[in-house]
Amino acid sequence: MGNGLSQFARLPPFRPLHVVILGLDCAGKTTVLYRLRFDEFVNAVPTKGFNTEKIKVSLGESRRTPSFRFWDVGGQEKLRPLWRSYTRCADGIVFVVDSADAERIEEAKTELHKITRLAENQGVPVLVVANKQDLRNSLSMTEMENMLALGELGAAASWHLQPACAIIGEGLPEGLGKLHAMITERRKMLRRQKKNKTR
Ligand code: G3D
Ligand code: MG
Repeated sequence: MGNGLSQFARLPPFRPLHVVILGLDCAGKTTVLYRLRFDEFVNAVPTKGFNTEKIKVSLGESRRTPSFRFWDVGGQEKLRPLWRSYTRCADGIVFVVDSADAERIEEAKTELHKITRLAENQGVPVLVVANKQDLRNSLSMTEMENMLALGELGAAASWHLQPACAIIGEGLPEGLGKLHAMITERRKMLRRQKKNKTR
């Protein structure tokens, strides 16, 4: 299962989860990050490199507040080749899509599939954030699922599609709760695989 096993074996249990926020430029990645960090809307300037924050996140209805280290990486075309270096040790990927930008959904799909198909990202859980659901022309979840071809992400990768509005934070705790559950599940599976190997 890709890089997961050896990497997992070295992890101290208190290490914050390493989560990379990706997506096309203007999808709302930095808005997601600062909503989570400051619990308020911060009008971000286009990201030239990356932003990073360590944040304790309240997970929806759960009382747990696990620590995440988020990496928000610039989404402009010329910056996308850098994504790979950020996902190398990722526990999870948050892929933000502008639900109201039907013209660029195909481009978003291509980038999503490109990054998740990399050998080292096999099996890394993906939270797809269908952002900007407050806009009247936003696509439905069924349309997003089909247009992003989420069913083709592969049997190894667990994913969840979360409707959201990053400017008010709607959907983010629920989505991160799902991502956290998928990461925990994968860790258990890797632990089982390691045990079986050493038997
Ligand atoms: P990026 O980091 O993915 O490039 P940003 O995207 O976070 O910089 O956001 C790009 C624009 O989308 C910003 O508007 C931001 O306010 C807006 N945006 C982010 N999330 C939402 C949302 O949920 N709903 C709506 N309606 N807009 C959102 P500007 O005007 O600054 O370009
Ligand atoms: Mg940005």
